Amino acid sequence: MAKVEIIGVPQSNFVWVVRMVCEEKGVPYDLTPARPHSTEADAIHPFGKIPAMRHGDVALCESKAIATYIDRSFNGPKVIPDDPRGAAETEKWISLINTQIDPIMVRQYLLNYVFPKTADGTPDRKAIDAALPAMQNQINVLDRAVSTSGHLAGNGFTLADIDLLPILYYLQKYPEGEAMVNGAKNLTAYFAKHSERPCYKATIPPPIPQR
Ligand SMILES: N[C@@H](CCC(=O)N[C@@H](CS)C(=O)NCC(=O)O)C(=O)O
Repeated sequence: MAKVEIIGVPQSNFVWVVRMVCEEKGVPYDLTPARPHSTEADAIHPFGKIPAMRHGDVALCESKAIATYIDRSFNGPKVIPDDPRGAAETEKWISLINTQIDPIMVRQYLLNYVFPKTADGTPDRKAIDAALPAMQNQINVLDRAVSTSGHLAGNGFTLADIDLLPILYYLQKYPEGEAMVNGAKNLTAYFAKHSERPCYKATIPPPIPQR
């Protein structure tokens, strides 16, 4: 069987997600470190985003689609449960992370530290500060969500948890994010536990190169 190729720089939270899925399931893969809007990304993603994936004659983009394909194509623990309720709970959190949490925590908060659009290249305080109330609200929501089972969906480790871990990792690199995670005791315990998982440890990305 052809080997999976994951296309995208390892620092991207969404590239990290699909790599964790491969590791969790024991699927061998090659990483082609391509940036957004590179030839490799543009060839597969209609808007040039990463990750993309090739496997034999299958070319895919979007982390949820790639993760689903890998989950269904290979043996190993299911990251999207088979039962309808478990699958729907997982889907719910993936959707919440991708449509609500990533836009605030990654695009608005983190990226204004990492790749600020300010004239002097310093972090964009206005944009960062504007993200904080929504971010605190989302941290509170997540803290409550993991308080019962220590997972986002049901009682097991799923793609929903895989989606969240890279975001929690990066949040703790910056002062407000670190304070918010530290102030959420269930989320802190959740991160401490799941960041010990081999699939997470094997995929921690190198530092983000400056543009
Ligand atoms: N919905 C996509 C989002 C992918 C995404 O936003 N990737 C970022 C890197 S983390 C990217 O390529 N950004 C470039 C851009 O938005 O133009 C997925 O789940 O894969």
